[in-house]
Amino acid sequence: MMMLSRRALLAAPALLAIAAAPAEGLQAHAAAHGRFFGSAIGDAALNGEPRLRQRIRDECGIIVGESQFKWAALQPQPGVFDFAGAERVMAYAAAAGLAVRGHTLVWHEANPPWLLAALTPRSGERLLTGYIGTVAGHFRGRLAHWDVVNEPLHPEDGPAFGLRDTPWLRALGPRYLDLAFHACADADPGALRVINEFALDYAIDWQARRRAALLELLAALLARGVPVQAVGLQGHLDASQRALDQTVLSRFVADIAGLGLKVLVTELDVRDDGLPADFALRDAAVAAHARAWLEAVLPHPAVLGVLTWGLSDRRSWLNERFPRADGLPQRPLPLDPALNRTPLWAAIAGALDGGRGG
Ligand code: 9MR
Repeated sequence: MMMLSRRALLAAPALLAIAAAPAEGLQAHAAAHGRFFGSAIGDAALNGEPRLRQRIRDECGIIVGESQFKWAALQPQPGVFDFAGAERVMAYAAAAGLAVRGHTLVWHEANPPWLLAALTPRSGERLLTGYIGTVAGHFRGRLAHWDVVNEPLHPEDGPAFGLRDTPWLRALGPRYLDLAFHACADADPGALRVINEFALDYAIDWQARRRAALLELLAALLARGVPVQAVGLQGHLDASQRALDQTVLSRFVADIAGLGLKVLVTELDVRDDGLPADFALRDAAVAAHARAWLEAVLPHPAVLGVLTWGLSDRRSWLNERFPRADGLPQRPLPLDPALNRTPLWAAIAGALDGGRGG
């Protein structure tokens, strides 16, 4: 490659224009360490908001549909599959050169009412494996990952391994996880098979129980040959939470990696509903919190990449689920509502720069 001196660069207007192009996106920061960065894309961004779609291209290497790949979207009626919404995600990704994650095959939410009515111990296996065969088969070879099972834990419910008391557990027992992972491996062997979970982040008792339950569940699944390959740490953080213990978090990621599994950060965002209104103060606290969390997680070579749950503060599920008392929108994501980079963007870029990809 021809090298240009600084003087030659300054003398060359065309090259100067290239040098003045906007700083590289988060995907470039991640890719420098063999990792990916991405975000969830909702229907509003897909069907309108061309500027946001452009910013997603600028920042991301991978996207995930916020709702378009859930059971309620894909099989609204028995025997009726509707891939239109998911295929819009695929078409946008193909045009933008982005990879896609599938989210999610088995969950206790976003299910069509007919499914819950039809699900019994007799019908369960056929419904589950039939659905996964059709859906994972439809996208075979086109998705980087599948969140095969989403949010299976809730130790407070009591059963073995801290499993959540869901319609799937009631119908099939813990083997619903086995069936789901095997069906996905059969239908789309190339997609990384992920178990995706939340509330694993802080040094507080109920989250410590969830971390222990997940490790116990993973060990049991692997011992009986279930083809799980990775853990998705959702990373829904709370800037007001004081109990962020980097040692605890780092050991947890090391324990997952020690089982031979990969780790992904799948849904990073930071609640600020416990903070005062002031934008600068909130942005600084959100950024510092995420940076501390990422700096505990990212040094592990098992970590493949990071996705945020949305890219811009224009829309976040947090405003519906945890509205601020003052009515102001939250600022949980790397771009503000005007699509400018926030301090959280810089925190993610900085943490990715320090990372060591596997
Ligand atoms: O952000 C998503 C929201 O728009 C949907 O209404 C909801 C139900 O489908 O799911 C939200 O996304 C969730 C994700 O699928 C799993 N982890 C928690 C996310 C926030 O609730």
